[in-house]
Amino acid sequence: MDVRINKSTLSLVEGDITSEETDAIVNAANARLAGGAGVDGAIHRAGGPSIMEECRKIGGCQTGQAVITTGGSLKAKYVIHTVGPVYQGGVKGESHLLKSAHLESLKLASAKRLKSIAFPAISTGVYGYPVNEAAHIALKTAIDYLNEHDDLELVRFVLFGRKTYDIFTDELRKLI
Ligand code: AR6
Repeated sequence: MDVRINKSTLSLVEGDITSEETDAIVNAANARLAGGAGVDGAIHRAGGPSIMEECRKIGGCQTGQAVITTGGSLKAKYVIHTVGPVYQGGVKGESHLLKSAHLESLKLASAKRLKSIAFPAISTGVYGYPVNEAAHIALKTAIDYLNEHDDLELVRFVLFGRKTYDIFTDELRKLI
């Protein structure tokens, strides 16, 4: 599903983010940038060891913040590593932190003059965020950003599996 937001395209696809050809893909990392399971493991496997070498030099990333490395052997030129919150019932500032993770990633893409960026469904796997709530926050943050900035041509969400894709689609329909 593709929609036009201001001068940009907001796109939802089902798939594996490691094959994306956007300028940057976003990694759902942990605060130590130590690698792990889920999309983090898949990105490091597909991108090769240079990404982890750069992560080690950076040292870490606080929850809600974002850092950038090159994309190693991925098609994407860069990986933006952000850290979403662990879901703890929704009463520990998780929504603010999840919004911040998306916003800081978008700002970093703009600062690097990138034109396209692809996000996974941050925090919805190991970190346990309910997908519908996470989808609402992720999409609203992207829509608000694109309404205020003209530089990014494409913001894509690459959803792993039909169920997550369908939930993101439902949330997007409610927001536009
Ligand atoms: N492409 C796109 N999405 C994917 C892929 C893929 N190749 N693989 C998994 N997903 P998760 P989190 C989806 O657990 O919840 C790691 O250990 C997955 O189905 O990857 O933010 C890190 O090191 C889910 O919808 O990230 C951290 O410690 C979404 O990506 C922790 O997990 C996010 O699931 C971060 O947990």
